[in-house]
Amino acid sequence: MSFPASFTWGAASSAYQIEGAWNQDGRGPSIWDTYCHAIPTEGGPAHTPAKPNVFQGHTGDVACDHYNRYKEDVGIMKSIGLKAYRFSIAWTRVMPEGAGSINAKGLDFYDRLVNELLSAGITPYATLFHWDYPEALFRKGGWLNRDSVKWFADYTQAVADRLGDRVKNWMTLNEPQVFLQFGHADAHNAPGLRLPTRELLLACHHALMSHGAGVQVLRARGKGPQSIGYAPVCVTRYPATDSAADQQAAIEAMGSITERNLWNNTWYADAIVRGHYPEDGLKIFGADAPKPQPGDMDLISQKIDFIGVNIYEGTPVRRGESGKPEVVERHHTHPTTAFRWPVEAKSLHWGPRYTYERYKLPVYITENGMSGIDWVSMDGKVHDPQRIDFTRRYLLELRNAIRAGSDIRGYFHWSILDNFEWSQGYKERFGLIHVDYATQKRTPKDSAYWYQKVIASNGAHLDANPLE
Ligand code: IFM
Repeated sequence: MSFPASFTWGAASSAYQIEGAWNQDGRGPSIWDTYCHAIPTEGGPAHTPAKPNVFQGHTGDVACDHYNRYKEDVGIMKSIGLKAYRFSIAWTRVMPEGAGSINAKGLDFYDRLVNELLSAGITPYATLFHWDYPEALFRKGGWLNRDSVKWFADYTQAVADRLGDRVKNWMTLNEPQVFLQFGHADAHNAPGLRLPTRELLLACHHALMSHGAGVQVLRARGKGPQSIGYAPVCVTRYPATDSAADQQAAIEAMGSITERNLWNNTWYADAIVRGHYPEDGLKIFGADAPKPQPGDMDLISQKIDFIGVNIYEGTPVRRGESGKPEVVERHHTHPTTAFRWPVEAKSLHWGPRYTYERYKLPVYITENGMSGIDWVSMDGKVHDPQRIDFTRRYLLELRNAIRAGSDIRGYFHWSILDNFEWSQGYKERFGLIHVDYATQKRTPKDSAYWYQKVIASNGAHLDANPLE
């Protein structure tokens, strides 16, 4: 058995990372505009150079200028044979102040994009929130404000009313672990906060309620059946050996909360799918855990149709002598990507498999890929054999998860284009398509041509050695 006949082969992006046009056609500012534009101040000891929030002060102001070049980009997607494209909608294009008046020109853009995709035979998968929270709403408390649930519902309604006749596949939130933990607790991402645990968990509670409210609105306003999910990080642990004990240890590790932070799976997924926060999390967070009001958990646990998993790497674990799962240290020469993330193909077997087996919902790989040191060679091409090898290894492991019985519906490579990698700016290149940021010239990398063959053969090409 290989990939199911209806398997969805796609690639992904997000609004702030590719669109640019940050103040075009009435778009309002998001927290990422503010974060990138912040003037560096000298904070440390004397003579410490001022440090911008983002690598070398990069911003998403122009990014890949996809807002103005979307036709060219969809044309390239078509030439690769993509079946589906996952993109996100910029909340502040639709509602510049985050709430209240709707900016028709902003919605027009997504309308044009969706039509372009459909006429290219590419199915749109839209994400409502990929981190670019409206600055105006942040100033009203952002996710800490219980009104954020209504703000999100109203924004969703504006989007659903405009696109819900043609977009049938939706994700509410992208990687809540990252925008909450990194953005609101570790100050690595916008808005750069260091909230105490109690407030962090409250922000998370409101984000989860917003997810639920978004699901309700999409069901009510979309035309015809909608397939709705969300796209969290899948914090992946995989068994260090094939032993049943290590397999069980990996499953346990993925399904438990052992630290007082939001870097886990179950705080989100148990609430969404099972309707309650997990016991071990409640215990560890103690008095800091949110106190749901009547109806909150029902709202959070609206029925969804799939779970997305964003997986780049994983950690090997074994059953320790204490009986608990124990991390197995990697050798210091273990292969890494340009970003120095470990290459861990087994994560694409165990992450989706664990998710399916625990929640019994169809799974999509909503992101997977790697950053590489890619440039245009003297022959005018971009040779990225490591991305091909990486993706092939990971997809072969994904196939093993399918063979083990997991209901996995699709794979979205991150990313379609090189783009703005948040606090790393343009330093990391994740694209199947190389972008020369000085000229905006697009060059499909070797991996794009290879992926084209994988798609055309529904995965059979994975069995061919790409170096032969
Ligand atoms: O670029 C990001 C994306 O926005 C969210 N998931 C991880 C990617 C690579 O870091």
